[in-house]
Amino acid sequence: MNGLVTLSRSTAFALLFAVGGSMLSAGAASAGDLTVDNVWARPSGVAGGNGAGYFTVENKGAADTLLKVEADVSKTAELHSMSMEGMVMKMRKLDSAPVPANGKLVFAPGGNHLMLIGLKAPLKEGDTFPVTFVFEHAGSIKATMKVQQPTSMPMGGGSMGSGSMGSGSMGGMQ
Ligand SMILES: [Cu+2]
Repeated sequence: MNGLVTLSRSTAFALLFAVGGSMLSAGAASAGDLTVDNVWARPSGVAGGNGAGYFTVENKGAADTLLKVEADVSKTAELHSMSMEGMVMKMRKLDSAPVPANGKLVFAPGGNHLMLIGLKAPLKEGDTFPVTFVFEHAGSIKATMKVQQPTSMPMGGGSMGSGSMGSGSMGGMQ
């Protein structure tokens, strides 16, 4: 008897999951061999301040280059890299970002990000706004950036080194 109940519950869960999954992927946008997905920004409380956006570009074809991402929510938007030099976090403007052939370009917390400079209004959780990705070969892809909290764990992070692992406690003096 218990077995039956469990079975029907897990079926219901599977259905919910399927629906949720298809809603998530509705945010994806593509052109040619490129698909832009997982497009989101951190909430940011202050107009005039800066925000950070993230995304994944999946490529099923030849190599391309991301030239820029346009967003109206801020005065300008720049592609930035981030790295730790000792205890200091350094950001650098990137003129472009390569999209490898049959590979992925990942902008994620702790690494590359889209810097939204001079926000016209605060970015509130749940808000969405349009962004345009401009690629050297594929041209422009319009997508929707969603403001949300970062997921707590960098699950299954693809190719991004392991910046956030094992650096939890910064308290230890040396
Ligand atoms: Cu930055």
